[in-house]
Amino acid sequence: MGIVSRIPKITAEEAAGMISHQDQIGFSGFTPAGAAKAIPLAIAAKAVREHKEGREFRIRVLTGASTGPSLDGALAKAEAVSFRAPYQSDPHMRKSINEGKTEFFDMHLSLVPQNARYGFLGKFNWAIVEASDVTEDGEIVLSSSVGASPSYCRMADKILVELNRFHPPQLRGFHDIYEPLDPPHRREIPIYAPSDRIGSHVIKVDPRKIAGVVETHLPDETSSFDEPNAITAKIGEHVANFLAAEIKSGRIPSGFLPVQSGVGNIANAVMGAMAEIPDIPAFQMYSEVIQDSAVALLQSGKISFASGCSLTVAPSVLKQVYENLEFYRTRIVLRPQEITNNPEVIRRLGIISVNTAIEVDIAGNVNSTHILGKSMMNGIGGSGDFARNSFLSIFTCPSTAKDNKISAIVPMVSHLDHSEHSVQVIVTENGVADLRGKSPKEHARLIINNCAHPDYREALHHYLEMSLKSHQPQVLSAAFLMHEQFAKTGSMQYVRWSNG
Ligand code: 0RQ
Repeated sequence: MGIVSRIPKITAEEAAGMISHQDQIGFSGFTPAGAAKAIPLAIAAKAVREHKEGREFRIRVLTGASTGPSLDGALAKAEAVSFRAPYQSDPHMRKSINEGKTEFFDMHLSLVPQNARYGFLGKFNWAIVEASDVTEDGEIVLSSSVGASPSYCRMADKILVELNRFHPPQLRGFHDIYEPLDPPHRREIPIYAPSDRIGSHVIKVDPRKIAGVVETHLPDETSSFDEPNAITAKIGEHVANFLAAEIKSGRIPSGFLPVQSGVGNIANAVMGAMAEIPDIPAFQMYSEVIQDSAVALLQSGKISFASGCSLTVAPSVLKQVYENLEFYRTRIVLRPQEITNNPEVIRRLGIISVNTAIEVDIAGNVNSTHILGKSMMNGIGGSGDFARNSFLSIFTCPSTAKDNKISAIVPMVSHLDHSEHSVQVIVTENGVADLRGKSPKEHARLIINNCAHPDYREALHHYLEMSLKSHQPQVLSAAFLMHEQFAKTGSMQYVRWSNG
């Protein structure tokens, strides 16, 4: 560690004191892993004070992806965020967005760093990044995620560093920091295997840009996962069996292909099921988020290497990684989101992607972001980066939500994130719909028969019958009847189409 007087050591309150109303800040954090914590908390406290004194104080917040309660939660509670991008999952931030208090721009995560560099996101006054080390000549060693921090540090007028002693400085070497040149000078990204390293261990900045370093000792604010329940376990089992059958058929090479898996309980259950099945050999991950399940599988040898953008694990698991750094150093690499989620690399490596849907329609279109077409859940995240470019694009979801009152399989999605052209396989607890090489009507039959909940199959078949005369089986006047009925009665069950 080498802070010298050239880079001032300051308190979080002093750092917050430098932030002005309407500043745009690029924060570190891709999930709560590696998110700045002490400075955003202090900014939130400053916002509360400013508001009490009748002054306006709201900032524009960009991050890698979601963050934790000290960033999104505290700032949203303090009504301190006028604009948010590109992804969030905090209940207070979600509420602020859905109540119209915060403008939210939902983005493919791979695009965030380059759009920042292209100037599409406006001027960055500040980058506020968590680090495990920082040197007097401006080398910043990041902590448990990379996110968009390299480009935020490049673009921001000034940088504030949270030097978090929870993360050991020996993390130097875990990160592979690489920013592609921008067009017209861009060349290929030379990653040919998940373990390839192409960049630097550190973000290198002009030390004069660092306005201060705030020392902290704070664990990541990650939440733990639920144990797989009957539904998530069944979904995991279906995905694992489907992939094993694909290997057997020869469509997936016998050595398997790198896997991307989304975040959350279903993703955790899918990874668990893939570990259990002997027909799937040890594999590599080329994903954005490395979750607890992946760390356990690295330990058991079922996963031989994991490339990701964040190590999103419980603090106890992170401690375990840090206590065995030399074991993990050769098995984990953390990269910027524009590289983990890069379409060129995803297509080249032949990634098998598994993401979660909120709702799926009978054509195979997927809504990953909006509840009943209107309320923002989290954002598209990296799901689009992977779904559109992967070797095999799988979407999973429980067939119903809210005690069976909502069918996740609907005639037409109430918001579109991934079109039928990017969706190849749908999996619910009821089964698998393999949509490859099939027509819209075949999609509809497979999705209704194999994936929809039995309580909704008859109604969905009825809808399909009304529309069989057209190439795309849709009846525009009835496409949202299930959603409308839910809004009126609180349940999609027993929907009756006009001729039924
Ligand atoms: O509501 O929170 O009130 O209980 O939506 O649903 O089943 O708990 O699923 O936590 O895995 O999240 C798609 C949101 C799934 C997530 C989504 C309700 C349901 C529950 C959450 P409650 P579950 P999960 C990698 C890739 C997009 C980004 C992405 C996501 C809540 O996976 O954000 O994939 N994906 N990124 O009850 C009404 C429906 C519903 C519904 C579910 N049809 N109608 N409510 N719910 N289906 C990560 C990154 O990019 C960083």
